Amino acid sequence: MKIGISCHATAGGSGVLATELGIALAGRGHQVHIVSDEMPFRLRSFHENLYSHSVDAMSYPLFRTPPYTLALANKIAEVAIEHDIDIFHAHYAIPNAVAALLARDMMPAGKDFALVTTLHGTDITLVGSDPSFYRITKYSMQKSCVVTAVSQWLADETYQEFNIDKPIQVIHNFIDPEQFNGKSMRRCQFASEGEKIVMHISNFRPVKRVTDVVRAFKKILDHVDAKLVMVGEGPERMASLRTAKQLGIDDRVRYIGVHEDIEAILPCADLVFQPSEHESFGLVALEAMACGVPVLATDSGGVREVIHHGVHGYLTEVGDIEAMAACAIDILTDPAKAKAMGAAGREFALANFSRDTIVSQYEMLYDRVVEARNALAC
Ligand code: GMT
Repeated sequence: MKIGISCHATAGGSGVLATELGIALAGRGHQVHIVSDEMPFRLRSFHENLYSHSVDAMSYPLFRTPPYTLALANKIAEVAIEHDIDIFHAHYAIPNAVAALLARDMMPAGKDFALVTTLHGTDITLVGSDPSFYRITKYSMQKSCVVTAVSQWLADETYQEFNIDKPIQVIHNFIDPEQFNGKSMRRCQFASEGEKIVMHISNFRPVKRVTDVVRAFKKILDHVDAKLVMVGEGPERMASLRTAKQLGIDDRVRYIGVHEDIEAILPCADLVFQPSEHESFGLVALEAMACGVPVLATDSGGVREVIHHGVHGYLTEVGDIEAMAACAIDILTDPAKAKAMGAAGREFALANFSRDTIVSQYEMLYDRVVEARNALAC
């Protein structure tokens, strides 16, 4: 099959998932074309059957900002015509699904493609539900052949918020068990002998609540000799740094920036700590589990479909710093429990969210869409 994929190239779960899906589909013999603003994060090397197309939006003094969505639609149409795309898979409704719809309308007769849209989370919960994007987000879902969501929670939120009658198929995030195998190639230089490592990985946006990480870590330090390793970059980085300085623990916190080879860094952690306001799925938590690392996260959103409280780690209320610190201390001071939780997490991740299982679900969906195109009226 010839499959187009559009996604956000910046470090973030939707772009990672879309890129890994593209790589996996190409590995199965499909011809895959990724269209994005630049080469996506995690598309690190050459892959047979996989092509990357970047969108250039011309700037012109009349525009306050170059109209990226139009340039994206133009590029999708260009790629679809040139390569005879059967299925176009838009990851994140805004602007990817909208641009793909526009491109589909531009296709010459007999050349148009079927559009699959995957909702990842904030495209519904924050961006799509904002009045400035509400109607166009709803329109993009209604006009797609099929809509998928990365958790049942996100599908339910979407039904509730947008009142759409289209069925939303749940297809969870996935990991490659070979890649996330818990074996670090890199020496874990983040802490001295005897110190525990607490790790947070995100794009440091407000929804990730990175200052909660630092505030809880301060309490953890009262009981455990540890270092906090912050992986990623984003708007809240300075706020978390300021909090660490104010609490007098900045010498215990290391910011190591954005890294593509997260599978080599994760196994260094004794605990991965993700106290988000909500996560529609929590790809980082899944990656940590696959590496055998216990996870501390918040009891909100689709994370409940990934982490079982007390089994693979702990889930606490959003913002409950005391509870977070207590759970972290419980894991960090009980190596046998930490080991058991890590092992249970890897087993659960492999049994439910392995690449081969989930990619097959997408493949079956594409087959169904291509076959039932007329019935789906899309
Ligand atoms: O984090 C976001 O705001 C958007 C998105 C992204 O591009 O990083 O992340 C979402 O998609 C991931 C992949 O499906 C999910 O694992 C994340 O839980 C989800 N983030 C949120 O819901 C906050």
